[in-house]
Amino acid sequence: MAKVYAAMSADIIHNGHINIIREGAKYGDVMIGLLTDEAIASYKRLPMLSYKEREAIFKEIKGVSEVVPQTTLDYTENILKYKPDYIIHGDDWRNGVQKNIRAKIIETLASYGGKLIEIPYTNDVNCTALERNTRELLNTPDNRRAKLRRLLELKPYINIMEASNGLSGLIVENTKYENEDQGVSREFDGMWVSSLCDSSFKGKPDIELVDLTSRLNTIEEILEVTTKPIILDGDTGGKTEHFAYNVRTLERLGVSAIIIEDKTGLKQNSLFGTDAKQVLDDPHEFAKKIKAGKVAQLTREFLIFARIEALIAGYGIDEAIMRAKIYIEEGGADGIMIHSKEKDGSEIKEFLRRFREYSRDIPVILVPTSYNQFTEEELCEWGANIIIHANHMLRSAYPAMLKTAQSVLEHHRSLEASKDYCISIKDVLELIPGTKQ
Ligand code: SPV
Ligand code: MG
Repeated sequence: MAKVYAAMSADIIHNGHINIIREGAKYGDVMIGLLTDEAIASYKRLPMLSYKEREAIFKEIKGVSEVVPQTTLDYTENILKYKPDYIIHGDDWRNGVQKNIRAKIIETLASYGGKLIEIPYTNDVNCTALERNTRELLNTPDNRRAKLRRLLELKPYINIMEASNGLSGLIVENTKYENEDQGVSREFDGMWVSSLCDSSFKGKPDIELVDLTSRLNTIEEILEVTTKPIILDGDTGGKTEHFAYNVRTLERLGVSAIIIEDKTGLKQNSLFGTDAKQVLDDPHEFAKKIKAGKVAQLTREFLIFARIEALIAGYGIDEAIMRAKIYIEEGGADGIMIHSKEKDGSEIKEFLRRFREYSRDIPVILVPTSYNQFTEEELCEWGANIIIHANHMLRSAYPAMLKTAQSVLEHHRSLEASKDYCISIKDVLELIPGTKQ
């Protein structure tokens, strides 16, 4: 029998997939190259079902003779390994981000006389809507909370964007960047609920004035309309006894992680650096707070990160490394965040070099607000695992709103502002699914 190869990721199997299998079976034995979780996470959100679960389903489908893992979006390795006589695919990939992958497949097949079969794409299923609905149904707190740990296992680094309300949450949830020529498709992995932005949107200073009840309202608002993992900026974590209690509240909601910082007294935003009074907590006391959270947590997946403010407060790298070790060894922190407001990134790079001599795999988070000339890939090479773009939704929304307000005052009407700075009412009405019932 001839060998027919079809690559699929398929969280949800619909008649488009069955059609490919049925058509493929006319040519020979159908082998499914099932994309691994890692391969899927490299270009879009996590699959809802794990590789093992998807494999079990595919193995039971009539017409499938074998299921093998495909570990990258690129088919080359599997083509050369299995030398299929045919590869079968829907004809929808001739344009768009997969066109380069297709071209490479044709070339590789030609090297040994294999053939590409393309069948008309099945248009009768709205895969995007089907996937979105299912994702929402499976979005339980347990499922959601676990996503950050899953991502840490699957990706070289995770990119996180600030979200401070339902609308910016939706932007982080749904925004895609696609580049057809480079064959690139990218999404954010999750959301950061920043104390600076949550406070600023409420018109309040970032000094732990916005209390947890209010922060939880923001989180709930975002949780309700999104499915990606949330990392909470927990400020100093408050009193140790309160922190232990609050960890369980966050777990129950489905938040994936909290970061607390080793400052005490009235918290000042880190980006003031030494222009504000930044008082560091005693490291052993802070480790006790982390420990209390770790002991209190009920689920395996919840993560507690210790944020080191030694560089912000001007104490240098030795102090920062010393603190990192205490928070991990005494506090049991799942990872650390190292913050800096230096523009050249050199102290962060040096910290990571030294920290990576101490531990190769404990996750490190960076917030490159002041050293944003470095790409995520460069920061990952330095040793970072999570990169947080901490305040850019707020910072881009504010000037747009300000310009609009000034324009209406200047012109005594909204015509100019509407034209220059606003999306149309039609677009607003279509922004949120379900606005028209
Ligand atoms: C925040 O976003 O609130 C942070 C990061 O804590 S920073 O503003 O840089 O301190
Ligand atoms: Mg903060």
